Amino acid sequence: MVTATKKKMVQWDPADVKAELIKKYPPKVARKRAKQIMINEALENETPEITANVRTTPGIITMRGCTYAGCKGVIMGPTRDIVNLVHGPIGCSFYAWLTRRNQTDAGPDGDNYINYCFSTDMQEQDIIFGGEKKLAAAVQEIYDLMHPKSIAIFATCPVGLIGDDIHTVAKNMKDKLGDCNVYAFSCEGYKGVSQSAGHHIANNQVFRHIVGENDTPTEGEFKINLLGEYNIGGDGFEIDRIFKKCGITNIATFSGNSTYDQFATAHQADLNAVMCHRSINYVADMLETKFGIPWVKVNFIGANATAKSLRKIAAYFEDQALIDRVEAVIKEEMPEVETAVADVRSRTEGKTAMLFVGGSRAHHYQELFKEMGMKVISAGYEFAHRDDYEGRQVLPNLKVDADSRNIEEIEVEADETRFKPRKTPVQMVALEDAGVKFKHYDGLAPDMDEGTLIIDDLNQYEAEKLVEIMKPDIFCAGIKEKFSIMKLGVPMKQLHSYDSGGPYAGFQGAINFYHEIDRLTSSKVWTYLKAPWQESPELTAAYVWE
Ligand code: CFM
Repeated sequence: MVTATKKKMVQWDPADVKAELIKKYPPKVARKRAKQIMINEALENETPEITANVRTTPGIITMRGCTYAGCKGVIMGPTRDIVNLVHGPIGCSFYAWLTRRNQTDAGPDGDNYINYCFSTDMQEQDIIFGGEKKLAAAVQEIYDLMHPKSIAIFATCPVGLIGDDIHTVAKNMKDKLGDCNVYAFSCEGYKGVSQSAGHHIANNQVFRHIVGENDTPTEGEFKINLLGEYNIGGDGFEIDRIFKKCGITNIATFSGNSTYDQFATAHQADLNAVMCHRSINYVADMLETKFGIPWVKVNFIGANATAKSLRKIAAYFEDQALIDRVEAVIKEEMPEVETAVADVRSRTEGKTAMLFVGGSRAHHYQELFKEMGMKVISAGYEFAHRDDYEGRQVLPNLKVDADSRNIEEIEVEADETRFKPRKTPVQMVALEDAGVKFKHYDGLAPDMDEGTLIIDDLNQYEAEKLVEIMKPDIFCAGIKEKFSIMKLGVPMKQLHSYDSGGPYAGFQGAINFYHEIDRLTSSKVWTYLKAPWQESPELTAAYVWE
């Protein structure tokens, strides 16, 4: 019987844990999963190789989402004044309707369509006879009702299967309406192995149809775009607060609380700060090739990471007044953070965490846990690629397979009139030497301890096994995992939606996170629960209870 006393775990060997995770699989599946479960070690000048961005074996209950989720839900969903019209059965819209906590602020213009759910609501007869006319009628209806600047059309699985030409419908409607930019995304759910394919499809079309469409000069100095920040739980609001205080102008966020005009003027920025590398690195590269804007990796999750990212942006602009202002802001913000850390650390120090989230948070959130003195013993992504684990230096060696070949790579060239290098080659080299690395991301593995387990595309079965064996103090993932983990008697924090919490970015966000994790890991409620494995002598043998 587990009582309210402290528990102690028998130490595990990562190789044993790995063997246990794949023991029950048929040999072929076990071989495949073994390549996606990596024991982290420090090799000389490199990280061990992991298999990622491959199809999930049928029958395995993956944590992944679909390509449509990555395109409509993730990249385009957070925009506030573009009407997102889903061409498909109503279920596809319902499940993408306000289920991701990307927040918006209507701003002075008041345009905000985020609360609406737009769908062509395809029926059986549309599937049989085609849905193009219904789609054109829906675009017209939206225009008549709302007069938005722009309408984005998203394909769901049946649309690809029956072959509706959504791009021609979009073009015809754009020409007909005149003052409304209409474009479409071939982001059928089955298009790729995960939502990652949807990110790429969204990046391509945003770049092709919106970026650079508005040359009206933007105001402000030290202009940047913040790429890969989706304002979940208000993260983007906190980051914008800090930028404002520092005097940094954020032209466009891709795409938290963003507007059509932000995307359309994004080519006027002088630096791209990339937060979520996985979802938006394509836009960063294309903005550089076409307009000459360099990009740097940033991370605003974690107070120290926030300070470091601000310093990197200031260093790039090489302006002493900005550098001084950034230092003053950090100095002003940090005491409150330090007080909060000092308070929670007495309870969180030495506790363990597992993080299995999307394509960047399983890395970014390690900063916050480190600040709390907690250890991340296992982490992984649902759909990241090898470069997100091992660093971008592996990019030339990535295998192109049948699935990745399915996703369009668009050819981008320097814009004849608007390409302008922001720095001279000499300046770029000097900045690199001073630590401002361009087009650079080291990935998750180098930041994790030796002997930790890095697992790609973790599934329901393995998640439960991992928790049973390693018994973390907290498990972080999404809604699909939440209740099965809690039933094992382990606190669970959603790092996609933040449950009902947030923001967790920036300085104020870090304080919120410390308190939340302290609350969850210090709560006594779990000691009153009896987890199912505690009934089983075989599983109980893995633990020693004091
Ligand atoms: Fe980037 Fe995201 Fe993520 Fe992502 Fe996502 Fe998300 Fe995520 Mo959920 S864009 S990869 S597709 S940081 S919705 S805001 S939390 S899986 S780790």
